[in-house]
Order: sequence, then C-alpha cells, then structure tokens
Amino acid sequence: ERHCLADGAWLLKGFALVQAEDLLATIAEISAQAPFRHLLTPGGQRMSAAMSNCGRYGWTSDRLGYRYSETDPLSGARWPAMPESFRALAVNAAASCGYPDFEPEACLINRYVTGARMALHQDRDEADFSAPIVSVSLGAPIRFLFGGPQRGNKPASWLLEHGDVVVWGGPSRLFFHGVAPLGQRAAHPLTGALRYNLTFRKVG
Ligand code: MD5
Ligand code: FE
Repeated sequence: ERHCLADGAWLLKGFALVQAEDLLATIAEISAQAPFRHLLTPGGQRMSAAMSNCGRYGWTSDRLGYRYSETDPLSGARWPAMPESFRALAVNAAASCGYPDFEPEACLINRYVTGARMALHQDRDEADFSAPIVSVSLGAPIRFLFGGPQRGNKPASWLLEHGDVVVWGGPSRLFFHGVAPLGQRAAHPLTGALRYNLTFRKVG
C-alpha cells in the first residue's frame, strides 16, 4: 500500500521486503570496507546513530561542518560503489511515486541501537532540492517524526518497519524530520535490536 504523508511524500509499506535479507548482507559487505562510525557534529556532539556510505558521494560531519565527500575520511579511499540492487530499489521507489528521473548519487547508511535517535532537522546539504530523497528501513521498528517546513511545526509520528520505503519530494523535501529513540523492546529476527536506514540522495 501507498500512504501519503504530505504533499509529495509517500510511505510504501513493505516495498523492500522481498530483498531485505539481500540488502542486509550487502550492508555487511559495505561496512567491512567503510566501517560504521559515530560522527561528530559541528557542535562537538557524537551522533547516536552510527553511519557509513556507499556511492559516488558520502555524507559526513565533523567540527568543520556537514558535507558530502567523495572519499571516506577514515581511510582516504573512495566510498564503496553503490550496488546495482540499491540503485534499482531507489529508482523504482521514486518512479512509483511520480519521480521518474531520480538517479541516486549518495547512499547514507544509518545504524541505530537501543536508545539511538535523530533530532528534528532538515536535509539541506545537497545542491539540488528538486530531486526526491528515498529512505529504506530495515530491522527493528522506529517512530519517524515528520514535521513541516518550520522547526516549530508539531511533528506527526509514523511507524517505520522492516522493508518500508519512504519517498520525499516536492514541497516535503525540506520538511523537518527525525526519529524517536529506538525502543527498548524494538527488535527484528534478522537484526536483533538493531535498525538500519538507507537514505538515497542526489547531491547535485
Ligand atoms: C533515519 N534519517 O531513519 C532518518 C530518516 C537522515 C535521516 O533523516 O538525514 O539520515 S530517513 C528520512 C528522511 C530523509 C530525508 C528527508 C526526509 C526524511 N524528509 O524530508 O522528511 O535514519
Ligand atoms: Fe534527514
């Protein structure tokens, strides 16, 4: 089923379910090359979600700011290539929501343990806001918080479960969003108490 979350934003329940085990195995391969790490925010806080990347560009952060980099700061090497299975999933999800020309250049991989969260923020480190963003949830379920164009807008809460895909474009592309702390009892047979999120973006 396809749920509309806002103008231009869609939740595709179970869209990635058939390939979820393959996606998890591929995440393990990628993170053997580019290990998960807890990035430092420009304000000096360690993020509770651990991150890795694949694709031409990877999102990274340190005291100097948020940015995209063609290389992994830990190794100096290029990020692992985006697997064709990842690219195809993101392209198909975007196309099914009315974004036929989406070409992801970056795939951020977030890993959440119990209690990890992501505070309300906007994704604005990309040069081109006309392209949508595609996100894939794997493993333990989490509460996604979806606000509006201003930080003060009260966020709605949606449950994101294993295999769910969300596509954000148009007016919702710059909406504030985050995730609530991963619950104590949240788990999935394939990942235990872990949750993974793939976020596909055009950097521009
Ligand atoms: C996550 N990740 O579940 C969350 C949610 C991130 C991030 O927010 O920046 O890594 S994926 C949801 C998302 C991504 C981009 C835009 C919007 C939501 N949105 O416009 O609401 O790890
Ligand atoms: Fe975000």
